[in-house]
Amino acid sequence: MLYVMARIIPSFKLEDALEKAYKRRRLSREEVAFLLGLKGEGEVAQLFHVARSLRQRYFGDKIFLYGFIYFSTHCRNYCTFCSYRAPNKLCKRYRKTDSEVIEVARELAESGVHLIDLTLGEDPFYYVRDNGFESLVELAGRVKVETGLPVMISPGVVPKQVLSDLADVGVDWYACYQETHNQQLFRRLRPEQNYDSRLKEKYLAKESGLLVEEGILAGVGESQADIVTSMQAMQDLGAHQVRVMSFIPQEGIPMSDWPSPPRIHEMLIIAVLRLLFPDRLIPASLDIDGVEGLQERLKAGANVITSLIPPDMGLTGVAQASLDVNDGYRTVRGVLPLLEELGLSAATREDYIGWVRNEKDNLGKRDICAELTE
Ligand code: SAM
Ligand code: MD0
Ligand code: SF4
Repeated sequence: MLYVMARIIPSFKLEDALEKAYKRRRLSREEVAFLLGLKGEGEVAQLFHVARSLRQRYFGDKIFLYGFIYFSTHCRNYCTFCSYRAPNKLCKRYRKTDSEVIEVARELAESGVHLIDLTLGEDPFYYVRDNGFESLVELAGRVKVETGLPVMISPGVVPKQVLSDLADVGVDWYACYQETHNQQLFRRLRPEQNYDSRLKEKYLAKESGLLVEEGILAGVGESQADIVTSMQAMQDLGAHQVRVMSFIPQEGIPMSDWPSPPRIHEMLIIAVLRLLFPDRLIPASLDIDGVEGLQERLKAGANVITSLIPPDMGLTGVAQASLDVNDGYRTVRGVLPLLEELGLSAATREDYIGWVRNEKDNLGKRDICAELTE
């Protein structure tokens, strides 16, 4: 395949970078930036092709499916890009009860998802009382027992002890996105939050025995060099799942007039992430363009469908609160035909549980091979 590629790709640089990635050799910062800047249709297609070949090598045609429960949309923070920032009166605020969360988690598990992602704002409910996080830890543990599935938690920055308590009750994953690793831009996106604490939290989560997900927010004023720096930071962290989301403007926020970026940027980032993290998990989130945007993300090399939300339960997404939710498209049944059309299929529960178990066994031991150079 590479011989054929060498003959049809005009640019020596592209051929060289793709071949290096395919052989899991290091790409330089310059090469990564070059790939992120590809514009020609043919060149982009070649990049996506190699990204898919790498996904095939490590995951075959199997795609993982994540159920999403955004169970409290209350938040103490002021993120300028997020609908759920504390002062916004135009978003849907709710806090689901434990029994509602368990009911939704069971329903998601029955529908065939491989993981339950419990997500919330930095809800003052947990921060203002002593031992406030006890009930959160207990709920996460119950979701694990009731569903028998791996559990991810996305609570924002929580005390260190809470991370190890979550690991103790069987939570598998901690997700927390830095959005950018440019500290100046971080301060604009997450005012009054501490860059170092948010980053350190992910290292602490790993030390506590949790797998971690790191993420980039695209189209918020970052440069291409910032994206490369984020990829480097993801490698330094040894993230198990790496994501990018395109910014979606929201009503009532400081960035409400900021445009959503052209999707090609997100697709290029997904593909380059696959080159740099060939055996890691990379989401195709339904929370950006709904089911309509699923196939292009899978074609760029993603291998997890995230933000599957059961209809008619009063639950929302984050970037797209309601898109495709109540008409039932953001469900396992809704996405399976789209997978099939691409020659892909849903992994089994055992496949996913095996992957998670193996990574947890390897926590702390793992070497990332295809690192960027300085
Ligand atoms: N409150 C927790 C936190 O901030 O870590 C958990 C919520 S987290 C899953 C919300 C993530 O969704 C953000 O980190 C950001 O990457 C993404 N997001 C939020 N608002 C968005 C928007 N308007 N457009 C695109 N992505 C957005
Ligand atoms: C998603 N709406 O996967 C979810 C969310 C939180 N861990 C994930 C951003 O798109
Ligand atoms: Fe709160 Fe998270 Fe939204 Fe920031 S991104 S306002 S922390 S819910």
